[in-house]
Amino acid sequence: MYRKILIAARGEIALRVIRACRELGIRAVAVHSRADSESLHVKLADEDVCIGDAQPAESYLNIPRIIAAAEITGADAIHPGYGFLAESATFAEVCRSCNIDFIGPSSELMERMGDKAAARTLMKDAGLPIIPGSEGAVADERQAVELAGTIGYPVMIKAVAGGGGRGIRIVRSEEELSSLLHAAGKEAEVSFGDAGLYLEKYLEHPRHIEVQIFGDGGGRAVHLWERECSIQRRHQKLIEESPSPGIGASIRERILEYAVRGAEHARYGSLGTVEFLVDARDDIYFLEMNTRVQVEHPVTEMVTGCDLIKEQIRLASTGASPLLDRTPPSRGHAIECRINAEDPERGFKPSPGKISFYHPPGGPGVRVDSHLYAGYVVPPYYDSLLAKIITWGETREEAVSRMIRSLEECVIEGVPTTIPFHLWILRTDAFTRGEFDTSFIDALQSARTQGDPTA
Ligand code: MV4
Repeated sequence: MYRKILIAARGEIALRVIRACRELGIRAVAVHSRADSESLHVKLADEDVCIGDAQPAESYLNIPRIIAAAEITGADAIHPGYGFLAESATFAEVCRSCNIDFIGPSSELMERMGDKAAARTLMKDAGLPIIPGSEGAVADERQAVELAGTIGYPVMIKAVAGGGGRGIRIVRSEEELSSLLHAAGKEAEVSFGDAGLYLEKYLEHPRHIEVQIFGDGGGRAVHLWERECSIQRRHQKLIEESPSPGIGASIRERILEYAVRGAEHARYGSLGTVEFLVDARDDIYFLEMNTRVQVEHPVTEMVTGCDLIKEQIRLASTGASPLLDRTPPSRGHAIECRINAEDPERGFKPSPGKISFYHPPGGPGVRVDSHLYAGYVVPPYYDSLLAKIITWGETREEAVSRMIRSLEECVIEGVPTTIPFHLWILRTDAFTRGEFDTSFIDALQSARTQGDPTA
């Protein structure tokens, strides 16, 4: 087993990885920017190294400084958490060239899945249903016009190097196509350094369901059930749950089977996620594969009773994990709410500042993953996630009522948070019934601004 792991992350996920290291008897090294000296991940680690200024490019995205910190401290491996370098094939490759294990899949696989058009092709070859669209990137405008005509409008333009909804455009008619292609290409070039674009048929009101997978890198993989992730705002997930309330047993079985088939075909070797869209006719389509640990992984931990991060580290270190033998049963229902330092009354404006008082919820079936403490100052340079509250219940109803109880119990003073917004969502009829898709938040917000008392 590894003796020492460097954690190239901050915030709650850095704490999450430190906790796994502790239980495995592995020493944990924290890295931090000058803005994060007082952060909890620094206080809880066995060792810590300051790697630069607050701007991510100077610290958490700075590959030479992170490698230097690993070499100075003698770390065997680096865990990237999520965000920052977690999906950088370049970083994984640099780790390998420096004889440091990158805890995640191979850099080749990350590169393949980072090209969203190549991932579509690979999953199509594995036999997964993909959304009708381009094979690879579109070559030029003429080809895009022809292809969009064949697919039928509306179509969606996506960046080959994108993912997670960044830089996407909906095109409703041929007249709009040219200008939207140019805008999307420019945006992709600026954001990702790659102007490559691909096209897909636009699905109007899909549900977003993802499957947690775990593979040995040799062509064997297991699923760890699905997560329903349709409750999003501007492509930021707000609430995730498992099992998905929107699908029956036969659709669930098919999604899970597709995910395993895709992971096995790709010879996936770590924890990962296969994302799907499910349309109103219950047709299933592969969307993308994520090669990192996801923010919402605790939902899966709550229904399976597994420690996914420990098993991910065990697999990377020893080449084996008991979790690969068979899928553990899923029991009960789990829900996660992401609490952000954002002001729902001011368009979700990020609201960093000093936490003057903090009282997390507790009691049966409640888990809180958070790096907060009273007196902590939330810096303005990074994402605004403050805490994840995850509740478990024997039934969805019990998990939801525990979540409402937990959100009411939670006190975070000093900065505005998204807690009131979560309570509002959880009390809607549609959420209670489990009848919602990816349009839910937009529809709810426009209903509220129009004064619909039932919204
Ligand atoms: C789509 C789509 C409809 N049709 N692709 C946005 C996030 C990114 N992962 C993919 N996204 C979408 N891709 C096709 N062909 C609708 C979305 C989408 C969405 C997806 C998941 C969750 C919320 C969403 C909100 C708006 C649009």
